[in-house]
Formats: sequence, structure tokens, C-alpha cells
Amino acid sequence: MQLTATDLLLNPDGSVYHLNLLPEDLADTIITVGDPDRVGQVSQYFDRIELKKGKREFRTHTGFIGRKRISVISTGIGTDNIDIVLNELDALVNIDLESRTIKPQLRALDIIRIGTSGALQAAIAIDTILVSTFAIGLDPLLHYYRMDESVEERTLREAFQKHIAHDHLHPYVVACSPQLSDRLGKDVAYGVTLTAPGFYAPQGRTTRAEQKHGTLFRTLCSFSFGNFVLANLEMETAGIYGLAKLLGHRALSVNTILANRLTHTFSKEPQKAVERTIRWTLERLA
Ligand code: R1P
Repeated sequence: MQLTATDLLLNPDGSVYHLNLLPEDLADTIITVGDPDRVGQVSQYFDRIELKKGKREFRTHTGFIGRKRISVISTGIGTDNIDIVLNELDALVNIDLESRTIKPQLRALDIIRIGTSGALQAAIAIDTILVSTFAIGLDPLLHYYRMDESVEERTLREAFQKHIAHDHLHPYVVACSPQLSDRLGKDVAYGVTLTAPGFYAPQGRTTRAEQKHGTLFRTLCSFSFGNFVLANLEMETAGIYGLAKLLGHRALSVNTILANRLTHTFSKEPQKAVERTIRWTLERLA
């Protein structure tokens, strides 16, 4: 496969266009965060930072914890940004940037999101660390790619689709990478994460603009299928899981529950809660 100069955009120094990174700038273990300011919150735990680069909302620090090389990169908000980040990360390891051809030996990255999100069950406590076993995407990103579903993914998607009974919504379902989740124990909460294509009406928030699907949020919260209920709502995980799966990378999403949408409560110390999730994740996965 030959990519053109407009398929794969490069900067004059040969770096990928949006991430502004060269292949040697990137580690095989990558932490993604939404907020560019969270990059430094993660890299403060590195023993040594060897590189800081960035462009727009995509800020990267690469360094070492002990002998393990890690990159932390901000994605900004939403799965439209995830399309850019995941494809450019893959290009950095699996495309020869000079010839714009696919390398004969493909590499798999470990991609771990450390995000923030809101709980969809009253029983989920504020500041909980929640690992997404499955992600359900209500955003359109994965509809632009050809993706096969496992039996489990299809079963969950069909049950969810039947429950929400909305013709205009086309959810997709992707599981986390078991190679990453198998490294974790029982000292954390697990659940199904819903990824929305916006923050306000798409997540059932009231604004001055009238909502078209005013009852959808309640319907989402009441979904249950076997052991599955929707645990939390954010804006990136389904896109990360979907593109990682398509491109042969491993992905896991770890979110701090900063708000509970049912009890209308918010974390009293959000920075501390996020710091705890960062330390927890680095100790176990990085
Ligand atoms: C919304 O405020 C943003 O916060 C959550 C949502 O997914 C969205 O990106 O995650 P991050 O804190 O990782 O950005």
C-alpha cells in the first residue's frame, strides 16, 4: 500500500503533522490524557524526561520510569481528535515515513487512557477509579472504518440498541484489550463506558437549547443486560478501543469518576482524585 503526501501529512522536519513527533520520540507504552495540563501531572512521576514536544492540543512527554520508556500524550476532547492521535501514533511505528509504505514488521503499542468521567449509576462513588471493560460509542467515528465485532461485542450492541430504541443512533461496541486488563486485580471498579459525541445535550445536560431526545439520558442509565450496566459517560474511550483494535494495538481506559450524574454530586478534590488514578495506573500498567 502506498500512501500519498495528502494521506499521511508530514511537517518539514519529517514529523507527523498534528502530533509533531518523529518515530524515535515515541515509546511503546503510551498514556493518553484528554487535558494537555494532565501531561505534566503524569510525567512528574517519570525518573527522567527526555523529550517534550507539542502542537495544538497534542502535547507529548517521553521519559523513563526505571528502565521502562513511556510517552504521555494529550488528545484534547472527543473522538474526532482520537482519529488523529491513534492514526498518527500508528504511522509513527508502522509506516516508513520516507517511502510512505507499510513496514513489513508491525509493532503493537500499549495505549492506556487516564481520563475523567461521570458515573451513570447512583451506587458508584465519587473519586472511584473505573476501568472500562467495554466501550459503547454513540459517536460516529468507527462508522467510517470496517470493523468486525466479536460475538460478545455484537450481543451487547444488539441489547443496547434494542433498549435505546432510537433509529437515528447507531452505537458500536468494542472490548478492552485483555492483555492489559489481565494485569489488574480486584482493587478497582470495572464497568461499561459510554462515549458521547458532545458534552451537553449528547450527555443529557440541560442548557438553553432545547433537546431533541429529552428522555434518552434516563433510558441510558436504566440499561442492563446480564451483568452489564452502563457505568460511566465520557468522550474518548470507544474511539480509542475501536481504532486500537483495527490497527492491532492494545488499549485500556482508566477513568476517575469526578461526577455522579444521578446524585448530582461532584468531587471535592478533583486534582487529588486524578493524581491517585495516575499513580495507580502507572504502578500497575506502566
Ligand atoms: C470533558 O470535560 C472532557 O473530560 C473527559 C471527557 O471525556 C472529555 O474529554 O475526559 P478528559 O478529562 O480525559 O478530557
